[in-house]
Amino acid sequence: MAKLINVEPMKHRTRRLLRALSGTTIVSTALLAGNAAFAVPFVDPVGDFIPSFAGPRNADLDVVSSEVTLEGLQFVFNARLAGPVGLTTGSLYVLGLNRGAGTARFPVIAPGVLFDEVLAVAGNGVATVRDLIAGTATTLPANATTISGDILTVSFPANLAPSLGLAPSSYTWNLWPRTGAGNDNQISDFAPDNSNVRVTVASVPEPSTIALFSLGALGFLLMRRRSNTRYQG
Ligand SMILES: [Ca+2]
Ligand SMILES: [Ca+2]
Repeated sequence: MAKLINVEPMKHRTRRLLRALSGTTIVSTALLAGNAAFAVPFVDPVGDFIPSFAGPRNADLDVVSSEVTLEGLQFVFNARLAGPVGLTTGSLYVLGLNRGAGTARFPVIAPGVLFDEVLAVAGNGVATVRDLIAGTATTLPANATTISGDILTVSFPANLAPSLGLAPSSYTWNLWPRTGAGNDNQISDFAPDNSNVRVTVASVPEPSTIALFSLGALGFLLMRRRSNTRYQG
């Protein structure tokens, strides 16, 4: 008889535990998701050549999307253009980085674009990192660049972009194609048009998060086992 009396409270308790575990799972999943790399590139309009651009409105000079990801000890820069990379003679794809000392170097056409370093990639893939504060230039090895049709990818070591106040995970960037160096009217597009985008940080789930999830699951299993033992007794 006593067993029958205890059945309903035990069911309620089990339901509560299931609800609690479900909550733990949701929280853990959210934490795991928060630590995962979400590759959400910045999307730029097609055909939005800036008014001051004096060159040909070629598709490879029009940014469609772009992203900069901090992957461990390196930055990975990805861009999609509206046409094959390097189609235009003299094309350059310039990624501006703000490491904390960024200033407006295009005060007329894009005062909201701040940078203190650039990665300049020629249409043939040759990539150079220029630290505008230190006054250094580093040409990356050929295998740092991959060009595949409309897509340009360049990886470079994070130590080529030392902090000037911001944590590397908080650096911001802007991308602008141009038809040569020397004059602002050679710039065809900004992505985004008058501001910067923060880098994406790629990382694996932190051990503490995995431990939290494991402890929650283990706790539930132990409590269920204890409850079963009581019920059988
Ligand atoms: Ca564009
Ligand atoms: Ca744009």
